[in-house]
Amino acid sequence: MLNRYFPQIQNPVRFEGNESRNPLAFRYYDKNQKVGDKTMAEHLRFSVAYWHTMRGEGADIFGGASFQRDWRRSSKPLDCAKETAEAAFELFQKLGVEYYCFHDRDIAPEGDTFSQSCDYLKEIGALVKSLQRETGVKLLWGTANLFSNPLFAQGAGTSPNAHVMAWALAQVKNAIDITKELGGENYVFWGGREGYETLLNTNVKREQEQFARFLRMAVDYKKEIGFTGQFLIEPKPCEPMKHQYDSDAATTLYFLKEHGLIDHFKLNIEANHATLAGNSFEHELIVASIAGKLGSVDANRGDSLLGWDTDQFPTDLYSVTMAMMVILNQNGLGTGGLNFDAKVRRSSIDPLDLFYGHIGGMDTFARGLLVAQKMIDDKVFSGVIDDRYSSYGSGIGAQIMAGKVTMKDVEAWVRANGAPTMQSARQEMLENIFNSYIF
Ligand code: XLS
Ligand code: CA
Ligand code: CA
Repeated sequence: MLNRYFPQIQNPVRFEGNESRNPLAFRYYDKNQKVGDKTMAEHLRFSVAYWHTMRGEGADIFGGASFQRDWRRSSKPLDCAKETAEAAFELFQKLGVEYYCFHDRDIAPEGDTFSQSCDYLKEIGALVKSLQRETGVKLLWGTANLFSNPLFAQGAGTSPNAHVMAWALAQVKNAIDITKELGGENYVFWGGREGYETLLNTNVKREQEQFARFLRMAVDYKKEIGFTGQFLIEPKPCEPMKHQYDSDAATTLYFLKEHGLIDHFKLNIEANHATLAGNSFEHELIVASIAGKLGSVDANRGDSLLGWDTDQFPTDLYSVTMAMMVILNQNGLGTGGLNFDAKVRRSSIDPLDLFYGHIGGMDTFARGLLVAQKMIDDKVFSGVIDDRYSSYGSGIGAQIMAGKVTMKDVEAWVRANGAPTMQSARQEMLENIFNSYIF
């Protein structure tokens, strides 16, 4: 086992049960425990985000790096990338997660030229591949960083400059190549700077057409090289741009339909992006799920008092349990997983904090899974929901929904049948029941 960067973690983090007070043990996540017909590991498919966990420095707009990170000491970018990869796989293994995710520029540095960047990616890609083999950790998804390079300041696929769009396409080609080479199960498109600030300089229709073209070329390339991973789009309403084209699940689904791309993509729903869009996490999940398009999840949370993408580790059992209900009701995430797109706070400077963050997130989802499965098994809400719509099962309700009556017929029926008898929706009672399963 790799054991250089996190010597305080002697063993893989163990499951010790609910009574344990060991902060470096799981109290709920027992990866082989069966829940319904799958193990916890099969349900949850946890993944670590390379960018926050391995590359994050704790910087914010008021100050630079604060974290202590032995693997980021070398001044030579390639050596630094290699040490980071070794530290990453040590962390994955010790945490007992089976997946990780990266942007091309997370694992390998940007070179002086486009070609040099591609060479670096290949070189570090080979190292990462051997580490995957050594540890058994797999790639949930890869993606391209189309937002850090100043070239992308005005967008990548939606840039007004065709040379920049070409650059972005070439970069995505290489990112798909490395994802395929590493056996990635999905590939993500997050519209980093695909959006706009002002109509005074922007042709929105044109930019959306460019974005559709950009995605279409990726779809064609996927087919050409026989990459079988799932393509995912990750909605986000703002930050970095004021208006992002993929602002939430419904907007993204409409965009994909409008441009004939719907069959080639699913959605990667991030909790903090949902709340930034003014939606709840579970709302975004259900919108994606009922369209058959919930492909994967970026598991994190925001802060209700801060209006930006704080990417905190998920610890809110209420919200996580709701999320797990949606996921279980669609029978899992398929090739997707729960990727902790989350970072420790600027003041959490010790590498050990990375373990506390992930352990908390994993335990919260494990507990959420148990509670959600129990509520589903007990049919706590499904009966209530079925009952709530039962008036559509027969009579006028069934006739309306089957298209068997006209507005005139309905008017005659209403005149003959008087006013409806109303029933309580029982929200408070149901919330109490929900709480009784959580506590
Ligand atoms: C940023 C996004 C990003 C995507 C991958 O807000 O969450 O990290 O998940 O590009
Ligand atoms: Ca994300
Ligand atoms: Ca985010």
